[in-house]
Amino acid sequence: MLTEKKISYTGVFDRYRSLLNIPAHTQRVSLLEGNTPLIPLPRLAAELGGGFDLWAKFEGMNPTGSFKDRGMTVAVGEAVGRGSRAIICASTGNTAASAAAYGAAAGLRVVVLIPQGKVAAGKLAGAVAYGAEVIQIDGSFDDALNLVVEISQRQPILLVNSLNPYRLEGQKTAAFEICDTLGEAPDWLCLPVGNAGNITAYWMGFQQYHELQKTKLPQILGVQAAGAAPLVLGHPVDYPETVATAIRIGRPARGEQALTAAQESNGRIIAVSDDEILDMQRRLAGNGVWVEPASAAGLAGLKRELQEQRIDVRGKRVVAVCTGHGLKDPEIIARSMQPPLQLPPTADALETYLQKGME
Ligand code: AN7
Repeated sequence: MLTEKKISYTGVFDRYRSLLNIPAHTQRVSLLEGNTPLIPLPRLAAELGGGFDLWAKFEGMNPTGSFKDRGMTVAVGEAVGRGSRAIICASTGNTAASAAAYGAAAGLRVVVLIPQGKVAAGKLAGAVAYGAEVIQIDGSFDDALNLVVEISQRQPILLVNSLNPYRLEGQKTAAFEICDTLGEAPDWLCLPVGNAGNITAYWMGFQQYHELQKTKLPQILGVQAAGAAPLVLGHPVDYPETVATAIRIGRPARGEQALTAAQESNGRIIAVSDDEILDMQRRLAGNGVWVEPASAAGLAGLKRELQEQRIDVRGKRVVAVCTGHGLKDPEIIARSMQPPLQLPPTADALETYLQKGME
C-alpha cells in the first residue's frame, strides 16, 4: 500500500510568506521555485587569486531556468487574488518565459512584448511553449516597457514587470535563502544588473533579515555590460548593445534604487566588456556551472575588481548570483566556441585522436 510521503519543500510563497509584504488576497501559484543550490567554487576562487570562499547562487535551477520565477509566483498569485484575468510584460526573455509559465499555471491570458531578434532561443521557445501570446516589436526592451506600462493603465491587464512591487517581494527570498544556508550574509554579493529589480530586491531582503535576525549586510557589486551601462555612465543609453541580451537595457526602471543599494551597502556598480562576460561564462562552465552570458557578469565584475586591486576579499565570503541557465542561450556557445570535431566512425580514428591528447 502506498503511504503518502510528506512533501518537504513547496516553494518560496509557503516558506517565507510571513516575511512578504503582500495583500491578504494573494493566492499561492507555485511551481516549487526557489530553494536553489549555493554551489561552492573553490577552483574558480583559486583562479581568481584565492584566499577567499566563493559560491554561486545558481538561479538557473528555478522551474523556468531563471530567478524571475521567485518574483512571478508572488506577482501572479497577487494578480489572481485581485481577480485579474490577464497579465502583460516587456522582456528581454526570462521574464516572458516566467510570466508565461506562472500565467499558464493560474489559467490567465499572458501577453509578452519582446525586442525583435534580441531574445535568446531558449527564452522565446519557453514563452511559446507555455502558451503566451508573444509579440515582437521593432524596438528595444525599453520601448517595449513603455508600451506595456501605458497599456496596463488603459486596459484591464496587469503589469508583471518588476515595477510591480510584488515581483520584488518574491525575489528578495533569494537573500533569505543565502543567509539561511551560510548562517549570515556573505561579505560581498556580486550580480548582473539590467532593469535593476533584482539588486533592489536583494538589498531589501538582506536588510529585512538583518533587522530580524542580525544576519549582517553584504557589500553589493552590481555589474552591467559596457554597451548597456546607464548606471555607470550616469545617463540613459538609447541603443544598448551587448552579447548578454538579458541585460540589454538602457533605461532601468529601478535604476535609482539600484544606485541606493550599491551606495548604502558600501558597494558599487561597474561595467565589464562582452569579452570579459564570455570569458567568465567559459570559466564557470569549466567548473561545472553553465550559465547564460548575463549571469556571468557578476563574477566577471569581481574578477576585474580583484585584478585592479579595488577590492580585498582575503578571508572573506563571496556569493555570485548566477541568474539564468546556460541552456537559455545555446546559440552563443555555437558562436563563441569551437564546433565539435568530426571523425570517421572507426576505433582507429578515435585512437589516433586520443593519443594526440596524451603526448
Ligand atoms: C539572466 O527578462 O529584464 O536587473 O525582461 O534575465 O532585475 O533586470 C531580465 C533580466 C540578470 C537582470 N540576469 O536583472 C527580462 C529581464 C538575467 C536576466 C537580469 C536579467 P534585473
